[in-house]
Formats: sequence, structure tokens, C-alpha cells
Amino acid sequence: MTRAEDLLPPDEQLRLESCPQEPIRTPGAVQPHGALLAVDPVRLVIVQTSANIADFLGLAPRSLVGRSLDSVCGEQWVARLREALAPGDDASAALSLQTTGGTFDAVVHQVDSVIIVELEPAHPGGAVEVLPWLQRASDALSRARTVEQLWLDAARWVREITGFDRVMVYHFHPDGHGEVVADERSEGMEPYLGLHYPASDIPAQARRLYAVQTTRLIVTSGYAPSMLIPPHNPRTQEPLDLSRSQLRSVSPHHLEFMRNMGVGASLSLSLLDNENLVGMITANHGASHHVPYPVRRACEVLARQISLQLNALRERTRLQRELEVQRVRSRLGVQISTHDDVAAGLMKQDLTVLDLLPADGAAVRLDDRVTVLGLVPPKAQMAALVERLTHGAQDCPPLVTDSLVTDRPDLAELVPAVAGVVLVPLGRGGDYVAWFRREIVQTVSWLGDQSPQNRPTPLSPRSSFSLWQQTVRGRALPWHEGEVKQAIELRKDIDKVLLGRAEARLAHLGLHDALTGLPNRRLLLDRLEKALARHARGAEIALLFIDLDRFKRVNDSFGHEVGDALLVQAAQRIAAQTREVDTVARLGGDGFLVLCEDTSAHEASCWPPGSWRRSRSRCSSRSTRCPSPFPSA
Ligand code: BLA
Repeated sequence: MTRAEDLLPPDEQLRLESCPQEPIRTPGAVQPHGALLAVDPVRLVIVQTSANIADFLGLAPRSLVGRSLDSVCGEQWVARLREALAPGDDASAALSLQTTGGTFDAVVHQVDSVIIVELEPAHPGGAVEVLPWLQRASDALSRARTVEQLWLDAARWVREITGFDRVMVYHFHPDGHGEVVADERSEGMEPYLGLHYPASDIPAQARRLYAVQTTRLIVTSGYAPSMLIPPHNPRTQEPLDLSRSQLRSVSPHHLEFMRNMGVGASLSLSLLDNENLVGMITANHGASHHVPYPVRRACEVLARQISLQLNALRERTRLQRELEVQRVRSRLGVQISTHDDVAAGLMKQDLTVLDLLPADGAAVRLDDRVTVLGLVPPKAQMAALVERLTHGAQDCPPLVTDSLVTDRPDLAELVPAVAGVVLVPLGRGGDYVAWFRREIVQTVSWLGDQSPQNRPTPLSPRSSFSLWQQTVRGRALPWHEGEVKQAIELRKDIDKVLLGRAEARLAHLGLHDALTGLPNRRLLLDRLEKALARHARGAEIALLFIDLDRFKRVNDSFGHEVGDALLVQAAQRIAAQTREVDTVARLGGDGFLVLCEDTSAHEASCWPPGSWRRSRSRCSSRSTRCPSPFPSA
């Protein structure tokens, strides 16, 4: 059993730092299934060649260096080459070259101040055969509606045209480690589908290269490289940059990797999202295997279509999900703004915070009160967690982790049953919204044992590639990025509602008496002013002054608390005996005032007008006895 941090063994860290240092762009050699000429673009003179050029052109390499290209390839061909390499265009071009030594696919491109010409024996009819395949494959793939279908179809079609024993699709996870997500293979071969492999299997500098040169053919893992003669460009003394070369000699580390895996040949096609390598279609063969240039080119075109489709499908899924989560958030926003209790609006309505961000449980703390939903740690543990996370600071950033024990062991010890947390402090003395997930014990299947004893040295490829299973503890299901984003944004909605309410409370306090909640003198004067203006236009108004006789004695005999309670009672009773339209105000002390609009002095004199509220009819007779709002006792 391993804990989450063991997902990255210590020596993997060393490989991730060291392997990218290997200068694989400039190996000074090519794979021997083809030959290379480096040509000065101004004088069109050969400046370097691969040692094996004699096998293709029948000319000794040293005799070629310094010779003009047209003396070797013919004037006409050189004219076509000049046309193909338009200035400023860094694309490569394929030209057929016929010599006494045979017919070649010549792939040409320009890098720095050198034209690179690479020759591979041509396969007659190759280009013609490949077109109908490309058309069928492209049509079929354009009908795929899911990412999984695309992966599967990609592997099938590439295997059909290339004839490799096995074609896989790799998907790179955010930490760079890979997973085999499609595996088309000949019968009897071990399945690799679902297996993971470490990020160092394809180091960073190789990934950058594959983002530029999107097809990589390795014809045999057991070859002797053909060295460049002379090793450096005679003019610049620089090694030749083979980043975009077809024949670039392979990293010895990777050749060892292939041999350890029992792989004789491979062809990899890059899957890109903008300029980033996000996956690969990789074909493997037990023996050596050559794929003619036109077929590789067709595969490259298909891989580009697959990349575009994958990105479109992913983007659509992402947007759909984002929209859904945004909708949930805005409905939660409505719930909290229409519910008196914000916590209940988040936790006890049709939708809850668990609809926004699915988890085993959630908790909200607002104004000292904790409301919970589902499975959450005990309140004291949550309080300790928040205290240690925020240290009481106002503006603490949210905590987001799916492995608390790995990311924050200091916090993990406070909430032992929790593996995943999203905790959003609300910036007010320990208030928060939090989501919790339990540990999910996962089994990860690796391509080859990931422990150090499976490599002769930490920088070597694995010796054995048989299935190796690792149990990973301490991790929850990973949080969805879009959902977490909206969960964090929810803080703004809560803040807005709480702020709005606090402001309303303040405004209320400014115009109301703090003890009884009745309008205070300020509000009364304001209303009185308006009523007097209406009175000037002919409306009747009445004012009733009420005070509590001998109130001072209550205060003196029973204390202020009792006095205050009596004032609150009095306020409630006076208010109960008035109409909605009347203003009952406390003037201070035991003095109250009732402003009755549209009321004559006569009507006011028979207060309290119980009948005013019950029916809208007016006081009927002067002699009506008006009962006091206070029992006489
Ligand atoms: C390149 N590693 C690669 C490539 C693949 C893999 C697909 C691209 C070249 C190719 O198509 O062969 C890895 N191949 C795999 C995996 C499977 C597979 C995972 O078939 C699984 C089914 N590799 C190591 C170590 C280093 C290393 C320890 O294991 C370095 C210290 C390096 N891998 C490495 C390098 C390249 C590479 C340098 C680039 C090879 C090149 O293009 O020259």
C-alpha cells in the first residue's frame, strides 16, 4: 500500500529534471534507412552529409562535401527545390528524385542557414494507394461523436494503413503522466488499454520537438547511427539542428526503452491542442518496420483532423458543463437573496451547495452558526481547520485539494477522515463554506514496475514492462476545475447578499428606535413634513401624543431592564391598535406619537379605532367609548 505522495517516486523527480537535458535535437547522426545532405542555401553547395550516402547515391561522403547540389541531383531538380522552399516558409516539401542509384522520396526543409535534403527509397504507387484510405478514414472519423470513439477510430485507421502490430492512443494527464486510452493490436498481444506510464517516458524536450515535428518514425530500435560528415557545419562550427528532420537519430535512452519493451519499430503522431502536445497516436512493431513518406504524411494529416475534432469535442463538453454549473450558481444566488437565512438558502432549499460542487458533505458557517449537509467532520475539527488555515486573517485564499495529506499534512492531522477539501473563507471572523470528500482508495495499473529495482540506474528506462499495480491512498476523487471556480465565486454572491442586508439594517437603525423598533423622531419628522404638505392641499391629519404616567417609578423601583420591557410592550400595543398607514413613533423616554393621515380630529378622538383596521368604515359616533389599549390594572 502506498500513500498519495508515492505516486511520484523520488527517482522519478530526478528523471524529470535530468532527462530533458539530453540534446536530442542535435545528435550529429541519422537513422540509416535514409541519407541526409545539408546544403548552403546561397551557393547551393553541399556542406555536410551522412556517412551512409554512398548506399543511396553511390558516392563517397567526403567527395560530396563542397560539391554543388546540381552536379549531384541535376539542374532541373535543384530548380524544383528552390521553388518548393519559398523564402520565409518553414514547411517541408517532398520531391521525387531519380538517380542512377534509384528513385527517392526527397523531403526538404530549411533550418537556420541550411537546406536539409533527406532521401528515402521511394515505394512505387505509395502516394496513389494512400489517397483513397485518407478519404475513407477522414470521412469515418468526422462522424465520431465522442472523444472515446475518436480515440478508437484513430487507432484502427492508423493500424490499417501502416500495418503495425499495435497502435495505441495516449492521453497525457495534467501532471504529464500518460494513459493508454485506445489499443488496437494483433491477436495474442498483451493488452495495454488503461495502463499508465510516468511522465519521464517522454521527456519535456522530446514533447517540445513532437509539437513542432508531428510525425516520428523509428524504423528499427537496433540500428547503428549514420554520423554526419563533417560533424559540424564548416562555416558556423555549429552542430546541425535536426528538430524537423525525418531521419534524426534517436536518443539512446529511448532506443534502450524500445528494446526493453520488445519493440522493433515505432511511429508516433502528435495530438496537439494549440501548440501543446496533449496526446500521441503511437504504433509499435515487434520487428523493424518502414512506413513510406507519403503514408506518414497522410497519417499526419489525419492526426491533425483528429486533434481538431478532439479539441472541439472537449471544448463543447467543457462549455456545457460550465454553463450548467453557472446556472446552478445563479439559482443558488436567487435562493440566498430571497431567503431570510443565507445559510438555509444555501443548504436547505431545492438546490444546495452540493449541486454546485458534488461532495460527500458541505458546511457553511455564518455568524457563529454552522449548518451542515451530508458527511462532514465534527464542528470542532472544522473550526480548528479554518483557524489553522486562515490564522484569523481576513483575506485568506481558498484551499483546494484532493489530497490534503499530500498538500497540507499540517491541516490533514486536524480532520483525519477527510481527503479532499474545497474551503472558501468568507472573510468574517472564521466564517466559511466548505466541501469535503472522503478518501477513495484507487488502484493504478502501470506499464511496468515503477519501483527503483526495475531500473539498473535511476536514469535508465525500465527493464521490465509487465503490468504493475499500485494502491493509492489518501486521495479523493479529483475536483472539477470549472465547478471549483464557481464554488469560489459563490463567495461573491454571499458577500453581496450579506452586505446588502447589513446596509439595510444600518439604514433601518438610523431611522428607528433601537429599543422598540418603532420609527424614531427623525423618521417621524420626515413623514410629518410630507403629511403637512398634503394638509396644506386640504388633507386632514391627526396627531396623538401618548406618554406613560409615572413611568419613572417603574424604572426607579424595578430597574431599567423592566422599564425597557414595559416600553417594548407599550410600543407593541400601540402599534397593534393602529392602521398600517399610521406612523407610531417613539420620541424618547416614555413618549410616543401617532401620526394618522386622512383622519379628522373627531375620528382621532375616539382612538383606538379598532374598527378602522377591521373594516375601513369610520368611527360612527362621538359617544363611542374608546377602550384603552392598556388593561386598567
Ligand atoms: C520518446 N517515449 C518516446 C516516444 C514514446 C515513448 C512513444 C516517442 C518516440 C516513439 O514513437 O517511439 C514512450 N512508447 C512509450 C511508451 C509506450 C511506448 C510509454 O510504446 C507505452 C506503450 N525514456 C525513458 C527514460 C528516458 C527516456 C528514462 O524511459 C530518459 C532519461 C527518453 N523517450 C525518451 C526520449 C525520447 C523518448 C529522449 C525522444 C526520442 C527521440 O525522438 O529521439
